[in-house]
Amino acid sequence: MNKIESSFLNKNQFGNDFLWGVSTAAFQIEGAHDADGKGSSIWDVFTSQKGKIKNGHHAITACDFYNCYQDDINLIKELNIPNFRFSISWPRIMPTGVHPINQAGIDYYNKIIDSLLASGIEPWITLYHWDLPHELEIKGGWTNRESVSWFKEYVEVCVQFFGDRVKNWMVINEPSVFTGAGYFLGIHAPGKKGITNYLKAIHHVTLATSTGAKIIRERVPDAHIGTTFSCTHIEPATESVKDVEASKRVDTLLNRTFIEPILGLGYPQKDLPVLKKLNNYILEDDLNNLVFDFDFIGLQCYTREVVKHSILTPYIGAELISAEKRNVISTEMGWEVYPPAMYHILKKFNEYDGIKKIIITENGAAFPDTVQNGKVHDIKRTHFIQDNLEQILKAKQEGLNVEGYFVWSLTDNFEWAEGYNARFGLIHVDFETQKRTIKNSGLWFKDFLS
Ligand code: NCW
Repeated sequence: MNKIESSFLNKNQFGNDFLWGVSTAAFQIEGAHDADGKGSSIWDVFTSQKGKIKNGHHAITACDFYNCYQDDINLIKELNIPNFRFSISWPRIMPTGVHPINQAGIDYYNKIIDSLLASGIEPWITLYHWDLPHELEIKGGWTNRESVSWFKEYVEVCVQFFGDRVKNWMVINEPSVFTGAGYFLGIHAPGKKGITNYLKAIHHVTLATSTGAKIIRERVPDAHIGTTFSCTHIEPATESVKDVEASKRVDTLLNRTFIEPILGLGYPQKDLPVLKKLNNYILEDDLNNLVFDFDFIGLQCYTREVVKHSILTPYIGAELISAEKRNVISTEMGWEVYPPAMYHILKKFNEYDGIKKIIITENGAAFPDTVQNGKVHDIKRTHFIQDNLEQILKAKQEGLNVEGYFVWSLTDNFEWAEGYNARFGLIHVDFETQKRTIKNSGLWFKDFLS
C-alpha cells in the first residue's frame, strides 16, 4: 500500500454490526440483452435510438456479467466484501412484464444467489433499477396506474423464487432520478417529457413502492425490507430570500417528494406547489396505502447542489449552478466532490421520526482511470471514499442513525446516458476484452475490510 493511500480510518470504529457492501444494477452490468428468452426493456430500446447515449454506446454486452458472474463473485470475495447488492432485470424473468415467467431468467438469478451464498456473501436484491419491460411501456409504463398491479405481479414472482434464500430486499432504486430523467426531461429511458407524465409516474412509482414492500412482508416473514432514495445536499447560492426559497423547492423535489408519503407525511405540496397537481391522480385511500414501515431506508448521496432563483425554469423556479460554473473540483459526471454533503444528508434524514435504520446503499465517484503496468492508480476515488467514510463516522459518533455503507460500484459499467466513459468501479473493466483489473481503491477497500 502506498502511504498516501492509507488513512487513519479503521473498520472497527464503525462497530461490529455496520454493514459493508458493494452495489450494482442489472442493466449496467449484465449485457446478454436478448439471451435465453429475455424480453426488451425500455433501456434496450432507448440505447438503440440514435443520439440518446454519449458516443452511441449501448449495453448489449456491458460487463458481460451474465456470463462472467462467477469470476466477478470471486472478485467480491477476494476483496473481502461481505454484502453484494444487485438488481433483477424484470424483462429477463417476465419478458412481457407479466405472466408467463421465463424459467431461464429465474435459473440465472438462482445461480447468482447460490454462488454468493456458497462464497459467504450476503445477497441484497433491488427489485427495480430502471429497466422496465418495453411491453409495459407500450401500455404507458409508469404513467399508467396499472403499473402498480404489473409491479405487484412481478414482485410476487421474485419473492416466490428467491425469498427462501434472499432476506435483504430493496423495492425501487432512486425514484426521483428515473422519473425526473425518464418521464419529465426525457434524457433517460423511456424518453418521455412533460409535467403530466412526470406527476403520474411519481404517484404510481410511490404506490408501487409500498405495494411491493407489502408483498415481501407478507410472503417472506423474516425479510429485511428497504427502498433506496437519491439524496443531494442543497444550498442556496446566496442568503437572499429568493435563493433560499428556490433552494427549498429543489430540496423538496429531490429529497422529500418520494420519502414523505411513505412515512405517512403525504406529498410535500406546501413547499412545492406544483405537487398539488398530483391530486388529479390520487384516489381515495391512496395516501393511506402509500405508507409502509420499512426496516431500513437506503440513502445514496454523491454530491451537493447550489441553487439560485430563476424565472426561466417552469414549476420549480430554480437553477442548479453547475460545478463547472462554480469552478469547483468535480467528477466525470460533473458532480462536485463535496464529502460533507454526506454528513448533512445524514443529519437531515435523521430528523424524520419514522426511519428505523439508514444504510448508505450507494456512494462512489467516476474518474477517468487507465491501466498502467497492470495497475490503476485511482487515488482520487480512494480519497473520495475515505472522505465520505469520515463524514459517516462523524455522524455515527454524534449518535446519528447510519448502519451500513455500500460502494457504487463493483466494476466500471454502463453509466446510462453517459455510456462507458464514467467509470465508477473498484475494479477496472476493459470493455474490448472484458479483462478486470482491481484498482488501487479496490485494494484499499480490501485492506480496510480485512
Ligand atoms: S445517475 C445516478 N446514479 C449513478 C448510476 O450509475 C446508478 O445506477 C444510480 O443508482 C450512480 O448512482 C446512481 N444518480 C443520480 C444522482 C444525482 C445526483 C445529483 C442530482 C442533481 C440534480
